[in-house]
Amino acid sequence: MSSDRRLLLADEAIAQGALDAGLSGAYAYPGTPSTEILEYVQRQAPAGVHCEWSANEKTAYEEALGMAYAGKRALVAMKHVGLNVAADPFVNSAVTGVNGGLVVVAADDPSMHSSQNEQDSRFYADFALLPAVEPSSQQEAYAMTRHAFDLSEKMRVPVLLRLTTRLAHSRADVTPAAPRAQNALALPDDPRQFVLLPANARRNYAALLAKQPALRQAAENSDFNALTEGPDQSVGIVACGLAINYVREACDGAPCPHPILKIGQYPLPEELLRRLAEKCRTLLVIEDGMPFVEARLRGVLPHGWTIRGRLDGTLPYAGELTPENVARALGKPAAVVRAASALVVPRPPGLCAACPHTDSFLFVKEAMAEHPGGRVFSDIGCYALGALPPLEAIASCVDMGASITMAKGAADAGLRPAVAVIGDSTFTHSGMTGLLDAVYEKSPITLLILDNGTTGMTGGQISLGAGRLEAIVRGLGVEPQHLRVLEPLKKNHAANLKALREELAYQGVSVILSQRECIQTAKRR
Ligand SMILES: Cc1ncc(C[n+]2csc(CCOP(=O)(O)OP(=O)(O)O)c2C)c(N)n1
Repeated sequence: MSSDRRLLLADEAIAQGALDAGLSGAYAYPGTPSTEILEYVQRQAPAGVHCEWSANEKTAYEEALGMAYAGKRALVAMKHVGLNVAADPFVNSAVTGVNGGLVVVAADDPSMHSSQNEQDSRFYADFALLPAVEPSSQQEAYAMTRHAFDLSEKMRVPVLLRLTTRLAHSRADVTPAAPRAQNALALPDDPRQFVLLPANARRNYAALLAKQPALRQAAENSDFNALTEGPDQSVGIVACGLAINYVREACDGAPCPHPILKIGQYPLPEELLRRLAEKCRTLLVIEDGMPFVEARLRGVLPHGWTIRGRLDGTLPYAGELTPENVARALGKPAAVVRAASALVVPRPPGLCAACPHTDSFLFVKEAMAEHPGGRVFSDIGCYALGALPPLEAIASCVDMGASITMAKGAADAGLRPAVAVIGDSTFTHSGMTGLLDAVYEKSPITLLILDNGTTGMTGGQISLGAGRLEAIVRGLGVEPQHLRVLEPLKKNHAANLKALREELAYQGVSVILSQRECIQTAKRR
């Protein structure tokens, strides 16, 4: 790519940075706020760069690890909770190390704009003893991605790139650098590197521990960690990732009067923190997400320093940083910003007009009204909006795949009828294994797969089971006479209700495939 400037989301800047770093494959499962990374690679990648969606974050991670095994550069992207799904290969890949560069993008969602929790992925990197980078701007997102690939290959470990919603989904100018060619195929020198039998794993783990001083030194020397002087030493500011922007905004264009340590690369640059603490007896830690640096700082500084942040209530523990709460933490007025945020009218989500899920829920609700002791366990997807009035049809929405397994557990406890509702993409993401548990134990559950042919919630990405769900369900061992395929349309309401009533009466596993195309993809088509 030429050195023209581009207006990019941070997600897109990461994708462009990866492409310019000689990417051979991007792997991902959609999830807000990370989805645009793979979508950009799909639009921009030259032929020969892998850029298809994976079934879930774990498969995506392992596919990327396989590419890194083969000596090439791979990117794997997911939302923060996706890293829970991929946690097994993530932590173990720290022990195998890599051959080609592997960059793992986790997009965190503080304030839970589109998520079930606001976990902070920096804890994962720390836990796995892996380095992490955290951009403060779109340009840095671009540069850090390239840097992360180099660091990964230099230190031979995966590198986590963590960002949060506001940066992922905002645009700014990015000036790309000269692209680099892809790596050639190159197998690992050591045939035992990826064989984590205990003897090898112990040896590799010792090697990972031995790399920690060099990783710490890399963070101390990183261009992404910078200590800036300031005349007012009453407080020193530690600003992680995008937090520096809120500090600048609170200063209203004037230079910040306080010394600032901007952190963009981890492990924690302890020396830089000590240098800031030499100047200031009070430190204010501003970080989007959880108090990751703030909690560790207590172990870095001797007694007698005051540390302010989310733990002492200077900033709220929960929720994302805002211009208001950062200004308040800095003792600045935030009136102008407050007026701006008052202009944005909240728009709560709801199912689209003519959504097939509504028609499915209407017969589910009617059938379940006859069973006040029964419950509908749901999953994550557009259909989770079935929790809201007027439908109020579901009792749970916890994590991807949990509808089937929670229904099974409740059935094990004696709850009848135990119904599970899951989308097609969520089913192939992590529902299939739970169904196998139920089939094996002949659990009395009724499963509705709401198959709209797409991954609707995240904008209509492909759904890997499309056209194959009947075969998959049959293959998992569901009895053919208890596998029904319906079309959720008003005109079929009575027939659909009758079918569901019959399956609710069956004391074994039944599956109802409720199939009608998503209204959004139908419109686009
Ligand atoms: C582990 C994890 N990965 C990704 C997501 C983001 N996400 C929420 S629902 C969903 C899939 C929805 O597709 P589908 O099950 O087909 O239901 P639809 O929205 O089309 O009704 C995704 C990708 C998530 N919440 N958790």
